Amino acid sequence: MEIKYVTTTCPYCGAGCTFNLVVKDGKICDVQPCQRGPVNEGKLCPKGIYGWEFINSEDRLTTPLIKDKATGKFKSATWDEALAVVAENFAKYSPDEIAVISSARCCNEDNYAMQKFARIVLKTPNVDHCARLCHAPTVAGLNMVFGSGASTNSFDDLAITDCLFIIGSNNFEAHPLAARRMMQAKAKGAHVIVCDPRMTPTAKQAHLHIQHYPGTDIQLLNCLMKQIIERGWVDEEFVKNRTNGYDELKACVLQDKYSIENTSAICGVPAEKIEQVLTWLRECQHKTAFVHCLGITQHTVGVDNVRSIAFVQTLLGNIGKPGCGVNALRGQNNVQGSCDMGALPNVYAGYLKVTDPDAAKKVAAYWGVPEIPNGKLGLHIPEMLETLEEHPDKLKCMYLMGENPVISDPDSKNVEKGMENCEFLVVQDIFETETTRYADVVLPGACYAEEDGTQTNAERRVQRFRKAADAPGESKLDWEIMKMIAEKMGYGQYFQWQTTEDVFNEMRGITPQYSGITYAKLEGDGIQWPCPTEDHPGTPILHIEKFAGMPDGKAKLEAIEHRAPAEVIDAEYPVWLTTGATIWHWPSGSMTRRCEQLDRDAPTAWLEMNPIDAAKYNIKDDEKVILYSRRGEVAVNARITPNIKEGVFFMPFHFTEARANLVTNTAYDPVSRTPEFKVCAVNVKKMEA
Ligand SMILES: Nc1nc2c(c(=O)[nH]1)N[C@H]1C(S)=C(S)[C@@H](COP(=O)(O)OP(=O)(O)OC[C@H]3O[C@@H](n4cnc5c(=O)[nH]c(N)nc54)[C@H](O)[C@@H]3O)O[C@H]1N2
Ligand SMILES: Nc1nc2c(c(=O)[nH]1)N[C@H]1C(S)=C(S)[C@@H](COP(=O)(O)OP(=O)(O)OC[C@H]3O[C@@H](n4cnc5c(=O)[nH]c(N)nc54)[C@H](O)[C@@H]3O)O[C@H]1N2
Ligand code: SF4
Ligand SMILES: [Mo]
Repeated sequence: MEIKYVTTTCPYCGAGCTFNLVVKDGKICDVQPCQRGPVNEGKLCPKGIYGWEFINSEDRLTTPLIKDKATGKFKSATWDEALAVVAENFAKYSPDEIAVISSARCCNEDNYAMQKFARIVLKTPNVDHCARLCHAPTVAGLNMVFGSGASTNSFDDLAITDCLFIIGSNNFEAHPLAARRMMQAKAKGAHVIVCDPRMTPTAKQAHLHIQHYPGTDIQLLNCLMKQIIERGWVDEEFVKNRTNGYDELKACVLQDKYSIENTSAICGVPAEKIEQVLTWLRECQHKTAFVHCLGITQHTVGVDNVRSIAFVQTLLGNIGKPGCGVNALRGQNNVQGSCDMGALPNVYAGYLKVTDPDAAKKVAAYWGVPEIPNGKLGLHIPEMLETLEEHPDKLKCMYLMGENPVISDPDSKNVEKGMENCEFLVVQDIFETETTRYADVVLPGACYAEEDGTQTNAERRVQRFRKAADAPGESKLDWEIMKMIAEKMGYGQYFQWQTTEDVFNEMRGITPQYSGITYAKLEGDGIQWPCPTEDHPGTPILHIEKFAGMPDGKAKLEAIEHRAPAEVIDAEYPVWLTTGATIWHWPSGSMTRRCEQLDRDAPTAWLEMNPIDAAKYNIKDDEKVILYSRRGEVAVNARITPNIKEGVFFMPFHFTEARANLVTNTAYDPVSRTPEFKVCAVNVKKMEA
């Protein structure tokens, strides 16, 4: 019996923990801590400890599957057969009729390969991934203000700060090992503020919980800025030397409507609590870190929410300094990397803009092709789904890698209609999912434990995946599959990689942030980008001297007004619904629900409601109820808890048998096009006996 320990990084959240996979006779059988992990220092959360169990699941895809048109059933196929069907069909569609979704579950190399495949082989600008559903407002918002869409600081800064302002982030469940770093600051005396409509496990750790209504963050942040200005706390020198637009911002936030009294009424928060926040922001000026996540981004005002956070930190001069910054906890393991790789409809790798003709020429020349799609933005995920639903004559073919939209996109009934409408659908996954049901061809990918590669965590740290076991059956590395399709379609010369490292080396040649990173250099604690040259140590804190990504090196302040969500409560739908994650499961549940230990702790969905609301509807704890909205309804067990604000319900979205997304709203932010998962109007009724 041979036992091996293979050091790799976690495939779940953007914290990016390191651990050892224990391999016995070629099979993964456990996870053991790795003490030198720079983020987690040997500790792990339940997903890190138990989340490997899916790897050995009997349900893993082991061969390609082709749908038999006559019976509608899948049949196992050889790679030759599957590639022939895929290549023949892909070749039928014009670039506008085809779209791809890449995957934040997959390594940088797979994402680089996917956007290259889309742009060279399919010649389509329509490439996107799940950042759209998640932190696209962070990328767009921080890019507008600071000229870079990434988190400004590092987890190390969260451990040394004097004040943590956590807003719309339930990191005790969603990023537990980043939460641990924040608790190191708390232990040293830092103040902890949590702004969340729910009393989450994270809020329970706070010294101050601001329990505002969903969708009222700009009101709150503008109110803080009004007070910071009126009380003379603005870092005048920072604002004068390093920003534009201060007067415009000032005129906006000084309006009476952003007074503490009015904000207290709109947000549903006592004025004393707002005063307490202000006291701490002043006391800890130049040593306050803001941390945000989806409670901020998944709104029709998501981009403006993010910009407002950036503005508060800018006025206070809390940018470019240790223990400060705007810290976005990126969700999926590699969502930062998927963005960096250009798996987006508006940028190529390294954030070169598709609307910049010079950028398009540079990338085309690097790839050795005459031209790549440029000038116009590709379709974003919500537009892809809308087009499939409403104009199936315009979008006819999709290639999805590691994405399960039937569970994870809003208004799932319509998503299913869109998938049904799609003339030719290829899904590349590690399991059959709710989405593969609609596929014409399913391609079996390898999972993180079966591949070498790199991924990039929420603090821009590029780290390694290391292969620990062989992929099951005939399944292959995701980039290898794209290479095979490209070869079959006559584009093999552009995909001549032999190893994952070859893909990485090609990528870094066109991605300035990664140019100095090599696999050899990643052998230590990973490297935080930007890393421009091979002797550069990486960059833990951005914007120290200037905002290098802005045309004049200065941050851009603007006027932003508070606006209500797209759908507001009324007599028919009188309750706000907010949705999100639970510690035990991963978004669409395909992996964690196949881990016995995790599934045991959270076997199905629930609907959180306040005891006062429960009494109003005469609902008992654990009773099955019908939650409904203008989109649809879902049967779910009630969980009565004082942890949620009166008039607000919460439901996790991971569960296929009780899908929160049957009721959520498709309205999206006009800039980032991120759906408003965090607010919609609902009602509830008892189940008919
Ligand atoms: N265990 C586990 N971990 C995960 C995930 C998972 O599915 N399971 N998913 C990963 C992914 S992809 C992501 S993107 C992240 C998500 O990580 P988080 O964003 O931390 O998790 P969520 O539960 O989506 O939402 C965070 C909080 O926002 C609050 N909220 C709702 N509306 C508002 C609002 O209007 N304003 C404010 N300020 N707060 C509001 C919710 O009550 C919730 O507690 O987690 C990652 N980590
Ligand atoms: N109501 C509501 N809905 C939400 C959210 C919310 O807060 N509320 N959050 C949203 C957020 S933040 C996100 S990020 C999305 C996530 O939505 P998705 O990305 O759709 O969800 P996942 O379950 O993470 O994974 C997608 C698929 O990747 C597959 N996969 C895993 N590893 C690999 C691999 O190595 N190769 C391949 N080819 N496939 C692989 C999995 O089996 C799974 O089917 O959901 C969003 N949906
Ligand atoms: S905190 Fe995130 S990266 Fe760390 S073990 Fe848990 S899921 Fe994995
Ligand atoms: Mo996410």
